Amino acid sequence: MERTLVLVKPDGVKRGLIGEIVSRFEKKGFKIVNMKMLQMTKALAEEHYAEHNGKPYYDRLIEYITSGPIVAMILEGDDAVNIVRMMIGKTSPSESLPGTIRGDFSLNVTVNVVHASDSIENAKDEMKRFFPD
Ligand code: 3AN
Repeated sequence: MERTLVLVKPDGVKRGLIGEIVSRFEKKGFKIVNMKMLQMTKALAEEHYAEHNGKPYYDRLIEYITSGPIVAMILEGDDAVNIVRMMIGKTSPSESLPGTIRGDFSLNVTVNVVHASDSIENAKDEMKRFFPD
């Protein structure tokens, strides 16, 4: 069994997509082992997106992710990191296929509904970041 972190980003929450997104993961067979709504502080956002610091889109990314409440959840299941990444779709709107969450619900590379950990190592760090207990 493997665990990974998913965030429903501010646009996903504002558009009323929490249920839709949770439902897709539940139907796939993942167990939701923890979930909460929170507002990301600037400090938490800068930690989460540290590797993007200096990129031309960085300021926009921090402003966006702190613009409203998000929902963080830990999903558990076989090969969770890879399968959840497949289900959310690619970062680029022109590559996120229909049937994926981003492919079905987003046209924008920054405002893109969801985040999911992209490796087992990052999943461990991100789960600690959002669920320190
Ligand atoms: P993913 O969210 O698919 O793991 P990352 O980790 O490369 O993608 O990027 C994190 C976030 O940074 C993306 N979700 C997106 O909001 C933003 N981002 C990444 N690349 C770009 C880009 N070229 N232009 C604008 N925003 C970007």
